[in-house]
Amino acid sequence: ADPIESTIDLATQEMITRSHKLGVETVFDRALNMKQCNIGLQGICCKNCAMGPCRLPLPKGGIEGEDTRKGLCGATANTIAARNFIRMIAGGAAAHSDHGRSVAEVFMAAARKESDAYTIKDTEKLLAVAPHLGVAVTVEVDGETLDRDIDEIALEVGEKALNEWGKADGELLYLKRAPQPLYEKWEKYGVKPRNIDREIVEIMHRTHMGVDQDYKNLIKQGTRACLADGWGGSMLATDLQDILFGTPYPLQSEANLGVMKKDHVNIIIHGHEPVLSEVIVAVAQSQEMIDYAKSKGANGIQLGGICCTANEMLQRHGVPTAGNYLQQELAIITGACDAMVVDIQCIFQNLANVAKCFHTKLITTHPIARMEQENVIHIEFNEHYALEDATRIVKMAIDNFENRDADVMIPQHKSAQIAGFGVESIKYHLGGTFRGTYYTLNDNIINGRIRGIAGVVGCNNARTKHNEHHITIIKELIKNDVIVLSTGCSAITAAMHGLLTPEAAAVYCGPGLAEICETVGIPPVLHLGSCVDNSRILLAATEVVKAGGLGNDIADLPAAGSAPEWMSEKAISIGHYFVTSGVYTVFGGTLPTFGAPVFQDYLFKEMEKMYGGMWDVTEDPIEHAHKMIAHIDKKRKELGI
Ligand code: BF8
Repeated sequence: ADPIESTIDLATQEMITRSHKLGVETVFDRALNMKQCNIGLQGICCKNCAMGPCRLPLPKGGIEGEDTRKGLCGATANTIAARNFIRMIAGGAAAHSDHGRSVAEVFMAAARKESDAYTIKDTEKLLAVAPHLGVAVTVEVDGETLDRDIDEIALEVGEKALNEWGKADGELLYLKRAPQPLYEKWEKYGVKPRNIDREIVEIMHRTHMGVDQDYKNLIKQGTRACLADGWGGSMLATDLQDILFGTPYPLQSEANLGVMKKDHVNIIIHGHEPVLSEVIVAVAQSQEMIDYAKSKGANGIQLGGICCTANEMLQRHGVPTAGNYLQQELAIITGACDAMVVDIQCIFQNLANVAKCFHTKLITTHPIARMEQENVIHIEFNEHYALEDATRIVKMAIDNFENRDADVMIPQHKSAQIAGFGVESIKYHLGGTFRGTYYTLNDNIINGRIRGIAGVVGCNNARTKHNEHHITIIKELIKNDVIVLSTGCSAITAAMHGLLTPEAAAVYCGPGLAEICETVGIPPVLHLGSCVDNSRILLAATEVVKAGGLGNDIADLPAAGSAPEWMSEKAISIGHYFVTSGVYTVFGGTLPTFGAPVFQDYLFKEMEKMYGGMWDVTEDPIEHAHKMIAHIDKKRKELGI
């Protein structure tokens, strides 16, 4: 792979060059050597039974007249693409929601006081969340209203939350947090999720051979499942994590591989569930471990995060971000990674092959995510013995420091970042002093200083030049006075390229947005956390609606969503819950719908008539940003502002 062709990031370029010198293969090489299957890419390969795979390529020159393509059973391109699409939603919703379930289980252990590592930390958030789960925070005694015992509330919140995954009847409790008109749309179209697990299971049933054969009915189930993710599993993950570990508030940190230190024990934590990383952070920062590291010849312990674990540790503790998705192998190639600790999701199996070439201990920690390679160490993390497990992991990293080769090369590139935003802190920064709402933000949208709001989120993809589309799109948006809310690897990318600093406003923003950022002292791109924290964007949008003056539903807002370099099934679930919550959402690269034009049209056009939001896709990042801006302008016009 040509380093300069593969990425716009200097640290990544240096590490790709080093990987070639050392003869270590990375994803950047594999992306060149392995071609994609065009039929799969277009969403029209059905492999749900053994009469297939049935491949239905688009005729060269497109379809003229009736589309007669069909699989052995007669399944049309629309049916096949819709089945594949909602199976991706099932995968994504399952990943987010199962993460949420794990957090809920740890939450229960904390509420029952069974764990020495976890406690209920943020009682203010607990009290704010409880009513949404139908848990009372006060009690009437002899005609007097008294505060309920916090431990009692926590227990009930944990029980009610866990119930959301498998309750026998009713609907998801958090749906009512949405603006009323949106809730009514979900009711009208019959897509209110019943419980989280059921909607995912039903996708697997409906897409089994010979079940649902109507693309509209299939996508309806996709909608149910993705709403169970965004307004269910993900939102519960975010809420319970905040209660357990603290709600993020703005803080300062750094991003990129340059955060690693040659003279420190470097522990890179990669994955998603903060249940693991929280305890490792606590242990690694303890004096005992720092002294132990010093006794082994290091000057201290440097933690760094990759992927969404990076975001979780950053948002709550300011732990610097070592890199995004495509940099995971590169962190090891520095030769300075003494341990890479992984849990779930977005973890390359090739990490084990890379780790073999260095002294790095690669440690898997989750029972559902193990690796077959022999050099991988498995230390199963258990909430009841979390402190012991974390201590063992940190010690192993420290003990490994002396095994380093002399040849260490840490790229000297990193950027300052202000992160740690959330629904609560945006209210603090952009709210009205008296009204305690998003009034100031709305005011500035109405007066035009801020043209609109964009959510730019999601992955990197080795089929796209690393970071290029994220940065081009975000810069184009802020240049046009659109404030950006970001999560996931997109937020990491923005941080690496210096966009998460208040100073970026003067350099990159249009005059209106620059003025706001300067006055309030915020970056033009607000880091809202990990991918489950896209639920924060849903709730921030709801707060904007509540603050008034911009319509009465999310679909009325001058707002748009974007995933410039998406790759995961989680991204499809997120995209679809944004769309069906009323957000016009543009994806970069391709969508697995190209091969089924009628189904694609349904997503791109018909969805808007139902939910106010719709899908779109483009390969050109400037066009991508301007599609979003055009939608924002359309909404401004409809609002008469
Ligand atoms: O959940 S943005 S590459 S790390 S999938 Fe994965 Fe994509 Fe990164 Fe977080 Ni989200």
